[in-house]
Formats: sequence, C-alpha cells, structure tokens
Amino acid sequence: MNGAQALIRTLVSSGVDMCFANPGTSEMHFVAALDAVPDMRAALCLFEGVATGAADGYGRMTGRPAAALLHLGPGLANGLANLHNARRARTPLLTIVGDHATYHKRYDAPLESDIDALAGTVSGWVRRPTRPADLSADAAEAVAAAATPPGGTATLILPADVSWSDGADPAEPIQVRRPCVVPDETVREAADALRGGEPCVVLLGGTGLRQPGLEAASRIAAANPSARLLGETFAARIERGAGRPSLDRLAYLAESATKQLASTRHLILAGTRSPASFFAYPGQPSSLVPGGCQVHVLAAPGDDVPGALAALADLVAPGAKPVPRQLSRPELPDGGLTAQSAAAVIGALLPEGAIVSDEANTSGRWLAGATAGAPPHDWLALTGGAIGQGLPLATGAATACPDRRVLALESDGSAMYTISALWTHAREQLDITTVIFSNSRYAILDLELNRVGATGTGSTGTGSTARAMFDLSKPAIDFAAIAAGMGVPASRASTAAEFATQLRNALAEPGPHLIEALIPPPW
Ligand SMILES: Cc1ncc(C[n+]2csc(CCOP(=O)(O)OP(=O)(O)O)c2C)c(N)n1
Ligand SMILES: [Mg+2]
Repeated sequence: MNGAQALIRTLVSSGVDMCFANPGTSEMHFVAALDAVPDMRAALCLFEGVATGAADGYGRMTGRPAAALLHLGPGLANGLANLHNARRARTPLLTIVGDHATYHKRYDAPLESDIDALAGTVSGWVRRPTRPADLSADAAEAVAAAATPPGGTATLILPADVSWSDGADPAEPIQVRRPCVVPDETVREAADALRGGEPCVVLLGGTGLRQPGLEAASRIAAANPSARLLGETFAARIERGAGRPSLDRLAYLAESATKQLASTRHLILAGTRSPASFFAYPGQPSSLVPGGCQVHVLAAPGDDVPGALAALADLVAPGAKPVPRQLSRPELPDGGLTAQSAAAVIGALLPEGAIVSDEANTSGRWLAGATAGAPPHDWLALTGGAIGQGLPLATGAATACPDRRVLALESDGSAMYTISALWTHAREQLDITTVIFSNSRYAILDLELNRVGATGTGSTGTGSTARAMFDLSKPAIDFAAIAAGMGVPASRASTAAEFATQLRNALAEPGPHLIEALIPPPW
C-alpha cells in the first residue's frame, strides 16, 4: 500500500481518528487515502488556525490527539498561534505538514520554506521520514510523543513522494507511559508546610483541575484553615459547577494577583508552574511569588497530579470530606445588555454538561461568579494569550463531544481572527452556540495603554491616533450578517431580556447559532 494509506491506518490504530484539515497539492494522496480508511473522520477548515485550534479543543476534551493536516510551511505558519495555545494547554496534538517530494526540494519551488524551523517553535517532536517504509513507525512514534504526559504537539512532515509511493505497511501503536507517581518525600514536604500553620496557597493546574484533583484539594482546605486553594489563571480545562468543589482563579492583572497571594508563606504547586505576571510593566515585579514565600512543587504537569493531591489529603486531612458547590443560579436580569447582565443570563441558562470555550476577554469578568453554581460543566480558557482561539476550540470540543452543548463566549476583536470557524460549525452541524460580546473595541488595550505607562507620550484623548487603534466601530462589524453568510442562524440582542430569549432558543435547537450581544465597552 502507499505511504498515505499506511499512515492513516497507523493513526487510527494508535487512537487518532479525527483530522481537521486544510489541504493542498502536496497532501492529495493523504486526502485520497481518507476514502480507503473510513474510520478516519475529517473536517474541512477554511483557515489553518481553525484546524489547529479545533485539534486543540478535541484533544482537551478526549485526552487523545487529533490530527491537523496543513499545507507546507505557509499552512503551518497560519496555524502556529493556535498551536502555541495548544502547547500552553499541554494538549496532545498531531500536526501533519505535507511537503514537496524529497527530490523536488532542491529546486526551491515557490512554496519551499524551512518547515522544521517553524515546527520547532511549538513541537518537542519533529520528524521528516524520507522512505515509505519508515513512515508508519514514525507516525506511531509521533502519536506517542504527543500523548506522553503531560501532552504536547508532535509534527510529522510528510514529503509528497513518501505519501504516494508504495512499500509502506501500517505500524503497531506504541504504549504511552502513565503520569509519574510523585515520591512520598515530596508529598511529606508539602504536608510539613501545611502543618506548620503559616498561610499556605495550593495552586492547582492541569489535571489537578478535574473533579478527583479538586476533591482532594477541597479536603486539604477543609481540614487546614491556614490553606487556601487557587486555580491557575488560564486553564486548559476545569470541571466546575454544582456538585463539585468551587475554586477561585489567580487573577490576570498582576496587581490583583499580588493581593491574592500577599502574606502567603508557602505556595504548593500542583500541576502548574510558579506564577508570573502576564507581561512586564515598568517598575513592577515579574514573579508573583511574594518575598519570603517558599515554593513547593508537589506535582509537575506531567506527574500524577490528582494522585499527589489525594496522597497529600490522606496525610493532612484524613477524615475530611470535599465541599461541593450547591446548585445556585442568578436571577434572569432586566434592563440593558451589559457584560454583567449577559453573564447573569448565561449563569441562569447554562445547560448541564455544557462545554464553555471562553475567549470573552474583558467581557468575561463576571462569568466565573455567575456560572459557579450552574449545573456541572467544563470550562476551556485561552491558555497562551494568542487570541483567535475560541471559535476553533469550540469546533473541536463539539466534534469530540457530540452529545454535549458547546457555548463559545467570544469577544468581537478575537472572533475576527478565525471567524471562518463558523463555516465549519455549519458544515458539520455542530451544537455550538456562539455569543459575540460586541463592544466594538479592543477594550483590553485601552487599559493596557495606561498600565504600561504609555499615556505620557501624547496618546491620551479619545480623538487620539493611539486610541483609534482600538476602535472597531468604523465600520461596525455586523456579526449576525457574517454568521448568516456562512450558514449559521444568527440574531442580535441589545437588552437582557432579548438575550435571554435568544440564548434559550439557541440552546434548545440542534446545530450552530450565533447571538451578537451588543454591549457597551467596559471603560
Ligand atoms: C495573536 C494575537 N494578536 C494580537 C494580540 C494582542 N491583543 C490582545 S487583546 C487584543 C484585543 C482584544 O479585543 P477583543 O477580543 O475585542 O476583547 P476586548 O478587549 O474588547 O474584551 C489584542 C489585539 C494577541 N493577544 N494575540
Ligand atoms: Mg472587543
């Protein structure tokens, strides 16, 4: 059989059976082989950043890699920002980048570029098999590399002639090692810190944010009054809502995070790294760890984080029970639509088992509080700060979990980066309701302009060239029209009541919907 067929058979037997693709000529034999191996599903994405973000969403929800099929260096480059977000989320993900035939590369044809260099920025594993006989074994290794805890992106560069030539056979899957068990002495060190009675924060991340880890952490906090729990600021996936322990997140703004951590003497890290300010600001510290605070790494992201938390709970909270959040929803609000009233509507209507893709940016300020007591749901955040993640991520999550409702909460500026994801929502008839928080600004940048101290340079007034760089109102972006143009039924809401009616209807109907929530900017 040819390389492409053997490759796809190897992927399927290794557990990779979903491919988000934007192919070109060099990938034609891969595309043709999809007909020969019907167990591999494929979804067409109209921009590579949609394909990579969708593979991220799929991997976050299944724990298994999806493949993103991309076209040479430029295709990979278009997908890099969401591969960066996936790397930060530690999502298992397989990138397959088609390349020129091996013998063609030296002619420096127009699409020739340094794919290895691009792939190296996001992948710990990059390989370019040069013979069909090697391709399947390399593919099995690529899947294993992507799935090895804590998870990451592996890139298989696929020369066109390796894909089209005969002489390939499928390879056996490679067993992936389990997360590392944390040594007893590491757990004891954290237990000593907790028993000392000084103010302690347990900072949870990665797999520590699923129910078993949260329950163990909740036991620890219940039995140790000096201990507080916090979740990392931008988590790949949190299981939250009624029946699960609730968790405050470390704040995005360094000023607020510094207050949250002030007076902490011991910071116990479980599945995350030592916290740092998102950006540097003149005169502000980069590390968020307060002076005099000792950092204890209970579990690194590739470790058995829930196991380490359970072992710690058994030492310092033997009889304690986790404290589940009670079901409580906000009242449906009246009046004008604002980010705050929209959050209350979402909290009031969020369905059980929903998956939320959160790229609401400044409009998301009230969402955590409004949804904390909603029925159980998953929350997926923007992990790497590269905007344009939310709509693709929703694509992948909905593909992975067809029996669950997906809610994409999107700010307007971010939505525009990868807006063509809506077309894939429609083409695949995915159960995704997209809410666009249309504040007609890059609102966060109004704030950041002040925070970095750039306002002393003449860029203050609303009529200034600098402020105009954040204005999305001239011309106004008509998201309802854009969505309708891509086959997604859409509506606009300018009062809280309209928004509630439209959201309720959208969540009750199958297939994709978009609601453009017309809200004022936050400042
Ligand atoms: C890939 C990428 N490009 C640019 C930026 C810089 N950036 C951060 S926030 C932002 C604007 C966000 O505006 P919007 O999505 O409308 O959210 P709002 O601030 O209005 O809530 C930009 C351009 C980024 N973070 N990532
Ligand atoms: Mg905006």
